[in-house]
Amino acid sequence: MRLTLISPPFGESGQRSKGLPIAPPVLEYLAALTDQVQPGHEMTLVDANLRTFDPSTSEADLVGITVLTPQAPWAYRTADALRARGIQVLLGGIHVHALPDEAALHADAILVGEAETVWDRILTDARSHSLRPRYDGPYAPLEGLPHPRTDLLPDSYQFGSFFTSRGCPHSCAFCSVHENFGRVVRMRPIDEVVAEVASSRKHMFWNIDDNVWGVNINRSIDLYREMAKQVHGKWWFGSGDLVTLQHSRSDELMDAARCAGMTSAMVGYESENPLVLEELQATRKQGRDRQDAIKRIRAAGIDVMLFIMVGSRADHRRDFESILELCDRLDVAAHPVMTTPFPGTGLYREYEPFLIPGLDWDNFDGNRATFRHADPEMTPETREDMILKLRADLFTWPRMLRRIGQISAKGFPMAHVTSFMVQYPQGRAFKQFALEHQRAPQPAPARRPAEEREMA
Ligand code: B12
Repeated sequence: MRLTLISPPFGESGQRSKGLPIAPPVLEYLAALTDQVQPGHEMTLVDANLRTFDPSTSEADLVGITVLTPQAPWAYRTADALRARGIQVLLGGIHVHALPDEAALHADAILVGEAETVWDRILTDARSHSLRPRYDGPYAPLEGLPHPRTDLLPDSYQFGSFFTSRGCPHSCAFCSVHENFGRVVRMRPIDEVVAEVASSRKHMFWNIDDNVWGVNINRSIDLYREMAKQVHGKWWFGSGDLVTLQHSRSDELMDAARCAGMTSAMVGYESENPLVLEELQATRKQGRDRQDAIKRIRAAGIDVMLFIMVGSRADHRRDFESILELCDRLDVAAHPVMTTPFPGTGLYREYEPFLIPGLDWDNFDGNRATFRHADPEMTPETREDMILKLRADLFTWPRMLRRIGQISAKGFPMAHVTSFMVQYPQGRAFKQFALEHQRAPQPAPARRPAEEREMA
């Protein structure tokens, strides 16, 4: 069977993310899973950020599309066009899990949940053109997973990816992970992770776990020590919480992580404002002294990037401004995103009454204001302008270089190199988005008429 697996572009045009340095992990993983459960299919992987996918020329028997919320409009349009030509379409991924009935309108079949336990069945049904409308994939055991196929997409991505676990013990209101994968975190066997990273032809990786060290610190130390023994000349970055850095074994953890090749930690700092942290239910993962935790990561020779949410209904102008001051004080970079209520999350349920009517899902991309604010001064335009300004101020050359200079020599040179490799494309992508945003017709057509109707 001819199988095409697609990751849609981010943003309707897809141009914006052309420079993404990482292949969509799910494509390489699903290709490997296909080989594992039913070898012999002819596979094509499409990262639609990288190349245009034209549904009118596809010759696939089955097209599988993975869908994050901002990708849904493109995915649905493409699925409709493929189905009009008689090509079977399967939709899967987080957005499908959150809104299965919506996705089902555009697919021959949807997969709600994980692929591992139902992929064999789906492929068999697709081969005989007898797909069921819906497949439910329960949480899969994580033993014996295949290694991603890195030979099917172009070789232009700087980073490979690997995961060692699924799920997250925290339950932040804005996050889809605990809703989608559960709060009981499943772990892959250490020897399997180590073998995968060691045998990969990639040298730099994103560890895409939701919490690389905060689930079980003892297991993380064991994993890192094993990696340090068996994996050489490979480096990686990943997300971790700050509360774990306040554990009695945290210095051991940091040293083990660095020796295992960790160069940079993305930490969910979320906000300087305690009220916002509370609203987002992100207080517990911070611990008592999170700024000290950040300094200790840096002192261990691992760079830090703060993940920040701005523009929630509890946020004010000051909360945007305080982020730049914080980053200058600590000499760390930050990745600010607009607080976005993704369907299926607690935040969505809370913010639903305030959503701006008429917005399609591509607006839910972490750049745009998608709901009305309690403070009339915090209009959607004001919030969008403020995030653009914050991002521009954060990624100036002097600031990027100063941050790199502040990483402890223990991490030299790879923590310094990775810091540049993460900061530079991020600053460039933000700049490019700001340019497009300025060029876009103002006011955005989808929002204003609806707002005006509302206010009338
Ligand atoms: C890697 C990653 C990225 C990468 C690559 C994503 C990609 N598809 O190319 C990048 C950096 C590009 C990215 C970007 C964003 N991401 Co992201 N990302 C992740 C991360 C960390 C891992 C996803 C992953 O690859 N997992 C590994 C693969 C193997 O697993 P999987 O995708 O879950 O797939 C499994 C099943 O879901 C299923 N499946 C999924 N799709 C399909 C399709 C088919 C056909 C089949 C059969 C099965 C199937 O099978 C797989 C095996 O079981 C997740 C966190 C997470 N834990 O999921 C967030 C996550 C997916 N991202 C998220 C978000 C919000 C974003 C952004 C919007 C960030 C933002 N600014 O706010 C942007 C989008 C940018 C934009 N401009 O629009 C949210 C999704 C929320 C939502 N409702 O869509 C997540 C869940 C994070 C979170 N904490 O909530 N992201």
